[in-house]
Amino acid sequence: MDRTFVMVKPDGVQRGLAGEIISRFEAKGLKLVGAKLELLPEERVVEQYREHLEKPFFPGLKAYIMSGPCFLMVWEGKGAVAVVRRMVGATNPAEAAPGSIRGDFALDIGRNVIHASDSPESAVRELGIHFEAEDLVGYSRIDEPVLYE
Ligand code: IDP
Repeated sequence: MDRTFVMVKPDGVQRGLAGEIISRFEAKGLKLVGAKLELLPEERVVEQYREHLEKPFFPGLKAYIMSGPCFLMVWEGKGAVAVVRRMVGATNPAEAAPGSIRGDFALDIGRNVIHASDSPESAVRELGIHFEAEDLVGYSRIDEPVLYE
């Protein structure tokens, strides 16, 4: 099964959206295998967003991500990385489809509520930045026999 890294950003936590976001992934059938609320240290924010280090928006992005607690999660399921990206929606909430999390709950690209890994390779890398193997819990959901063919 695939695993993906998801993070409710500080605006999402402050706006009380963590529960709604968890509910959407749970209802989809994905399985929560790790979670924690955390103020991210600078070195992990830099590592997380290393591809954007030279972008003009990086200082603002770093300040935003460090402005309050983030809710970090690992979700597991068939095709989890791509499924979650579709549920999260386009980076710019103004262009994100209605029904997606960013489409329903955000307006500004600089305050887009949630992060999700964009490829299986990113998921492995990002999981490794934020979670130890022993932080993740393997178990069966009781509905798995009816969720999957
Ligand atoms: P993603 O979060 O949809 O994967 P990326 O292009 O990887 O999108 O950008 C990472 C994050 O950087 C975005 O979610 C957003 O918070 C921020 N970001 C990207 N582009 C801009 C911008 O033009 N202005 C402000 N923030 C931006």
